[in-house]
Amino acid sequence: MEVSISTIITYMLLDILHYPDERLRNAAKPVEIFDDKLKKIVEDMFETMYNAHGIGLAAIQVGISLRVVTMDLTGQDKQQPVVFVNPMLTNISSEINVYEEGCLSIPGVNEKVERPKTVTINAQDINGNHFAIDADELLATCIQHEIDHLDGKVFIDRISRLKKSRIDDKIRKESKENAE
Ligand code: GNR
Ligand code: NI
Repeated sequence: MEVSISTIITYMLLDILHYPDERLRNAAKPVEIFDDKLKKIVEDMFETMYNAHGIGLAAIQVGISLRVVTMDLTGQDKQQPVVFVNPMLTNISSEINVYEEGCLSIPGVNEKVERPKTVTINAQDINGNHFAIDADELLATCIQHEIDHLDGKVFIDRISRLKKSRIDDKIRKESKENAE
């Protein structure tokens, strides 16, 4: 097998922060400079996202306070990587959809979340060019989940207080057990 040097150099997995890490509560800063440093961050985020079998990743989840989201809704086979820089939602539908969500920052937790069914995403690509796309189904859910991260929110903030407090109790108990 041939392995090129560039493959070795660019391969870099980042650590994913886990809830209730306070760094997940910070709002991320808009990207203003579209340079090689940003491209490297995006590459490392894709490596990290694919490695963790996630369909989306917000930079804040790897401790980088920038409004950058990587996404690939296809699964692992034929990759379709998409980057959203400084994503914003317009045309948010009043119709609601329910999807069972999970999060790489809250492993082992899956809960149904209600969100607007369709949204228009306004964002920039890796070079800073603006684009807009209409989203429904999993794309609409996933981009809302990721923009929440950029605003310091996680999906269990959007479920009932009772369910959330049960999850908080479970996570507290597990981290206590792991510390022993
Ligand atoms: O991998 C992920 N799957 C997922 C499933 C349903 C709704 C949202 C998501 S995003 C999640 C990866 C993640 O934590 N992104 O922030
Ligand atoms: Ni998440």
